[in-house]
Amino acid sequence: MGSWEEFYATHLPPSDFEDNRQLLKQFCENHLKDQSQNIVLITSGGTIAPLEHNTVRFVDNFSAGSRGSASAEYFLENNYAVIFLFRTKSLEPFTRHFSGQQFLDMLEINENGENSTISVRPDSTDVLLPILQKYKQAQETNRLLYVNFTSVSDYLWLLRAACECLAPFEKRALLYLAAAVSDFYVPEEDMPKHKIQSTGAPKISLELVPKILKPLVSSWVPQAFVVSFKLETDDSLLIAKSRESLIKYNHKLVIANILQTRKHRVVLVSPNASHEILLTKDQAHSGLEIEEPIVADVTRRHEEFQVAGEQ
Ligand code: 9Z3
Repeated sequence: MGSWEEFYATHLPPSDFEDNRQLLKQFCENHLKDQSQNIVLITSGGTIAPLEHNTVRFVDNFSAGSRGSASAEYFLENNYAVIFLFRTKSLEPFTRHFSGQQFLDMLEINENGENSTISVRPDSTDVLLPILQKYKQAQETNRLLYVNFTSVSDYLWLLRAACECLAPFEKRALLYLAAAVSDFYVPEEDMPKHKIQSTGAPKISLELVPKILKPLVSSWVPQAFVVSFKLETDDSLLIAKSRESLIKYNHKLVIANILQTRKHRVVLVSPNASHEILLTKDQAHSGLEIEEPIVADVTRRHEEFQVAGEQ
């Protein structure tokens, strides 16, 4: 595995990087002045590892962005300013509630020739109204910034840029790294320029993506409250792997989950304890999302961390 320094030295930033960096800078500067304003960077969705420079094919993963997009709404409810760093076309806060044709089904046409109008069906207003109100409130108070990525390289460039803007918040910054970032990729120098031809079975060799949590925790945002996520498919590895990660990177919390049960069970692993959040069937049926108690727990820990620092 190459070092993270080598990664940035050999991979160009995405073409819209400067624009996004300015947006991040502006958003953070606006909120930095208010000493009581906490801020969270949420990463969400999966990254792709392209196989060609002119990318036709790529390696992807399962992540839909449910965790990140739902959590963003709960952080806003907890009065955080939210940077939502997400995979293009993955789920986004607020719009996540209406997938596919569901949104169109909520509307009706009031036919009047050229003066026809559209309105929300009366039976859909109850659903749409509270979501729209929360969305508008986030927009009006300028507390939600969307920045998107596609490849693992885009993600790493944007993550570092976001950290540079978050560092001045010191303990008020929370990083909630829920994106499913590729562990393996084809380095740019090993990638063919054009589409791989199907004249023979290609031999594709993947390298390890550098572990970015290391510089992030120790140098980029050394005072922030950093929360990472650990995904496994084998339950017997989950807690040991999470502890290993805490020891290696020295951050505050790992939220551990298993692929198949991630929507109703997580374990919050800290250096000296672990705490399970488990939704009952009734809670899940009544519409409670696990991100609500996760965010409540994480914000409480972040609060305690800030207060402890003042003593
Ligand atoms: C997670 O574990 C997230 O909870 C999920 C959410 C990706 C499972 P969805 O987007 O899923 O709601 O469909 N994220 C982190 C996964 C990860 O790759 N973590 C790395 C690891 O486990 C460390 S940062 O090694």
